[in-house]
Amino acid sequence: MDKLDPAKLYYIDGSPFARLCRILIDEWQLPVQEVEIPFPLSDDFFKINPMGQVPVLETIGEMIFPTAQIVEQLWAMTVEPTEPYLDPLADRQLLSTLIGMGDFMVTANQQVWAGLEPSGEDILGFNPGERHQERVYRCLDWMEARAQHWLTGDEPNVCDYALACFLFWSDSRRPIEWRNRTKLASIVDRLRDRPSFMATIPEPWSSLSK
Ligand SMILES: N[C@@H](CCC(=O)N[C@@H](CS)C(=O)NCC(=O)O)C(=O)O
Repeated sequence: MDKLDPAKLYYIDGSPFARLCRILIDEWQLPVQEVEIPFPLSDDFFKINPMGQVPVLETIGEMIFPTAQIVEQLWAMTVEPTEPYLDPLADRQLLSTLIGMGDFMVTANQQVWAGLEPSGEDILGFNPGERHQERVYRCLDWMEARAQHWLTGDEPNVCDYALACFLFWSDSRRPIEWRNRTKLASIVDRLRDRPSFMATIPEPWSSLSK
């Protein structure tokens, strides 16, 4: 990458993790070029990210992933990154939990889309897909119970955006029941019409746009 090249964010259209990064780029007005790549990712992508996943942020001499690390880097690229963008304890735990919840959501859906069924004796004691789904609901309950402490600033923060990205992704792929968590629902509804969200609505679901 040439020194004058802008940073690049590699993404796939449907990814809620990448959408979070794209929303931050828009909200924070960052000079980052967004590069859409096709799904499924080619095997060559493992040379860029050994986890074979997007998003990846390319900056001078660095390939940055996963999402939490990209969020840190994007914040460092803002004009005045003086204030911590997240409370060091509560918000970071929340962001980690949100990203973990997103991983469980995606993995549970992929298990269904791949048509996986048990193929032998259960020596684990639970169905991983069902357990992932349970984790998602438990994470939502846990967040709803703390929503009066978190996710409530005048201006949205990274955790608000992340919550909305994952729940909108669920709605557009394999909807789950989340609207009954009313505090979370009010946060998500507040964000729906923001230009950064309107500009990053994924294409309708198809088997090639997970
Ligand atoms: N924990 C990862 C999750 C990223 C992720 O799951 N990316 C998905 C898209 S939503 C992906 O690249 N999937 C491509 C594949 O699995 O081949 C992060 O925080 O970046």
